[in-house]
Amino acid sequence: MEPLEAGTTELGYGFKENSYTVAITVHYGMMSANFNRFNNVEIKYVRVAGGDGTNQSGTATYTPAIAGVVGRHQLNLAAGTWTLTFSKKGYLDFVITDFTINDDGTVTTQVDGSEKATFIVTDAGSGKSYIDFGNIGSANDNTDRYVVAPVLGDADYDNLAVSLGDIAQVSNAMVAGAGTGSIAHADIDETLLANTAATNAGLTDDMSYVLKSFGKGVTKMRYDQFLNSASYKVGGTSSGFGS
Ligand SMILES: [Ca+2]
Ligand SMILES: [Ca+2]
Repeated sequence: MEPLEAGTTELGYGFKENSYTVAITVHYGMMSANFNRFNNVEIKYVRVAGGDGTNQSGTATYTPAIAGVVGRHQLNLAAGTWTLTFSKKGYLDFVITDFTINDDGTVTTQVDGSEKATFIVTDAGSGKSYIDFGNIGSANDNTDRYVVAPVLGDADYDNLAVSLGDIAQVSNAMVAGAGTGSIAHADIDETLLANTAATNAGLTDDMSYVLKSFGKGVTKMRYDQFLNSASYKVGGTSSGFGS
């Protein structure tokens, strides 16, 4: 029998952090419920602190499958502090920083950590629990709900500002002989059916959104500011959407 030789044995370890499902309500301005060719929305998520020290980031893409102009999107996020960026063609980016999920699934509602709250609700149908982002009421309804509401008017799709380039984008699509692609691009509220986009008759509304939002830039705020902004509150006594 051969003597045993010294060697090295590699042991594999896997650590997996708990993650929480976060349901987020996004309001898409004037997007019509009548047509079904909506551009995707992207939600970028970057963990800037907390957890096991592992950087986590990613992008979730959704096509709003909605009634009306509200989308409900879900992310799976581990404990930690996150920056979330909501992007959609035709809209300026909407950025929320300092969204902190604690190890116990509560979320921090004051940036200094002095206040935490349980926004966990259980879906009656599936029985699954999730964090209801922006719902500071106890009920799973639109009472005291804060919604992400990106500004509509970014016709050149830079996501950063509404400026002269956005006016030019729609203007060029409004002139006689404009191409189908140009017209569809300028239809930022997505009210033209794809097969009728060769007409520019429907672009007056889009120009009005550009002019209304002219001069605006990216919306960026901390999560605690978001939860205290009447502009983004629905239900209760307020119904503003910030744009
Ligand atoms: Ca722009
Ligand atoms: Ca339109």
